[in-house]
Amino acid sequence: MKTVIDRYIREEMFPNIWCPGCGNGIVLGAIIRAIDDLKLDRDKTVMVSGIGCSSRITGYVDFCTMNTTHGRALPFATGIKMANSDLKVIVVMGDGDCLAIGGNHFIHAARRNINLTVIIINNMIYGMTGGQYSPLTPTGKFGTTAPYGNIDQTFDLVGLAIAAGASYVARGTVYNPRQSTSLIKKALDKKGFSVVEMISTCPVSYGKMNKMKLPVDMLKWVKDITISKKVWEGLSLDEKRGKYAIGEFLSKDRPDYTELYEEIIKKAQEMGGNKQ
Ligand SMILES: Cc1ncc(C[n+]2csc(CCOP(=O)(O)OP(=O)(O)O)c2C)c(N)n1
Ligand code: SF4
Ligand SMILES: [Mg+2]
Repeated sequence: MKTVIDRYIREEMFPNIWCPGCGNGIVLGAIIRAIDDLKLDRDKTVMVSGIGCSSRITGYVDFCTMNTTHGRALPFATGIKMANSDLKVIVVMGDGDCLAIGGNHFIHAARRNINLTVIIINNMIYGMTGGQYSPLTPTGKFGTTAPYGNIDQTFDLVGLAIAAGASYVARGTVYNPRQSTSLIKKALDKKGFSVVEMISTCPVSYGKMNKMKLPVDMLKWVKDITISKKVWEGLSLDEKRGKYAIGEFLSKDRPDYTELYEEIIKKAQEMGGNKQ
């Protein structure tokens, strides 16, 4: 019997490239379940990704897909949405993809509030290239480029997305796939720039550098470092250190860029090209 997942994948692309125990498959499952629950029209659903292990996701799903260049998934997705605002455009990026090379695109897409859903698979490392630290690698943790511990302060992706102007912001984890499906559903349903950070596991590039060689060790770690938003709010600063709140952080209504753009085109047509 075919499962929900089977109905949406490109079987001919399997086996996938992901290492055993990688969290990417769990995120893929959560996205597909959310799309299936919402009964999105597959021919009007577009998935765009950059480059990285996480970005391989677009190769495995049977939607209209685009695997673009490292850090640039959002400009491609913006172009697609501006050309045809009827399409449901979903962007999947890695933490390095989204916040290192692609950081500028991310804050400006949020500022404009373009009607896209962005899912960032945060495994806290450059997985594909062998474990260099990223802007989301926790301070003090190890990477191949931080053999004595990372001294950088990390971005709070949730805080950044809210400050930059997103309409919907949530954080889930691969340890909580059901909750994550529900957060992704809400993000897909929201008009404007919606963001779901998915804390994920990379036992190979992150785990091996940080004393978590087994996939299950990494999953337990994700469980230990994450706390529901409700409990989080009652914690002291000391108790919050090194931990991540999960749940929904923002859902607000604000004009979406594609609508504003359509209005401006109409205005220009009505004025016959004569500016005020
Ligand atoms: C312009 C450019 N710079 C660098 C690279 C090399 N590169 C490929 S994937 C990657 C990082 C991937 O990390 P992340 O985005 O976190 O995705 P993950 O593999 O962890 O899912 C880098 C630096 C590239 N492909 N293109
Ligand atoms: S290197 Fe890490 S992120 Fe990439 S496929 Fe392997 S476990 Fe997953
Ligand atoms: Mg990564």
